[in-house]
Amino acid sequence: MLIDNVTLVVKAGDGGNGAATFRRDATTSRGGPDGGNGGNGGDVSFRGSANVNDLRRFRYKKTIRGENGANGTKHNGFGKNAKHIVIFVPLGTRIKNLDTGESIEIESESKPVLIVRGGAGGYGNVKFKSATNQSPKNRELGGLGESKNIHLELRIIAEIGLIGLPNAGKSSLLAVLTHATPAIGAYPFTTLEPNVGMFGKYPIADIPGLIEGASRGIGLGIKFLKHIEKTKILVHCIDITIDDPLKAYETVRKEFREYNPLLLEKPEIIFLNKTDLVDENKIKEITKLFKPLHKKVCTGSVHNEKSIHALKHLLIKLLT
Ligand SMILES: Nc1nc2c(ncn2[C@@H]2O[C@H](COP(=O)(O)OP(=O)(O)O)[C@@H](O)[C@H]2O)c(=O)[nH]1
Ligand SMILES: [Mg+2]
Repeated sequence: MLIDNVTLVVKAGDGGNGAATFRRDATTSRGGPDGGNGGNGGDVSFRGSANVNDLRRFRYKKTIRGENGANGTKHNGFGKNAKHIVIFVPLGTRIKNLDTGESIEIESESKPVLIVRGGAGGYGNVKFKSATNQSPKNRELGGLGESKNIHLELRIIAEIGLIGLPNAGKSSLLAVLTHATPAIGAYPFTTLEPNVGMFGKYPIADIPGLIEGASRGIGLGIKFLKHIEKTKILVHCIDITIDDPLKAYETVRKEFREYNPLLLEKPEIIFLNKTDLVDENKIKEITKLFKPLHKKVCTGSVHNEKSIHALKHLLIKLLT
């Protein structure tokens, strides 16, 4: 299951409390103040990583909590500052502060983005000693760490999206292009959530079959179109054995047009699949039907290594 958006509470660590203690040893029954300061609470930052592809680590973990600073102790002991926490998220993660509506995007691996700041440690009573008050009992409590309600959303779920009507062969294609083992079957909705595999260093997603009316929220709905929005290049997979492959293509494109016409402009390869089931003439005839579209058209079969190799080659050319 692809987790591409989550809501979280992020809470930085609280500062440690200052101590209110007095020196006491064999010679002094009531010495001066010796309470140390509390340590600072830990910040929580997010940082992009190309090794993280989705938000699954947050699926059950809905609160991220920074470490608290340690309390100050006697003998002027300073509480330890807490370690800061850095959480790795996929590049292209949009972080929205649900309280203010502000959002930022994680675009690079190099710079962590501070989400919540830890509370400052409180002063111990040593700090409050003065000419007029030699034995202050007051000390400061640690400051509270910041807390924010945030929403994380992946803007890009994969570089490449495999799209097409149910049964076109998308899941089979994902399997031969990657080492993923998606569910394959002659059922329209074998795949309900996008399956993401790796094509070299590029994530590639098998996006569940579009059905007519998806743009109007019919059937399995608009979610698929949302996923397609989050890919850069499309491989439009079409079963060459069906009655009207061109109509199958148009059916999907019509949903794009109605949902978000920008989808129509994504770079696309049309892959006419299952050529192993038809003869040479049929392949020629169908390919001809797609000519007027002036698109990159590839024919082949998941059972034909040579054709898959050609498709891979075309993809690499588009990606680099
Ligand atoms: N003969 C043949 N069958 C294929 C090919 N590609 C997929 N299939 C079969 O077509 C059916 C649907 O494939 P699947 O990958 O689940 O399609 P999806 O719904 O688009 O994900 C399965 O029974 C596959 O085994 C192909 O190139 N040749
Ligand atoms: Mg499938």
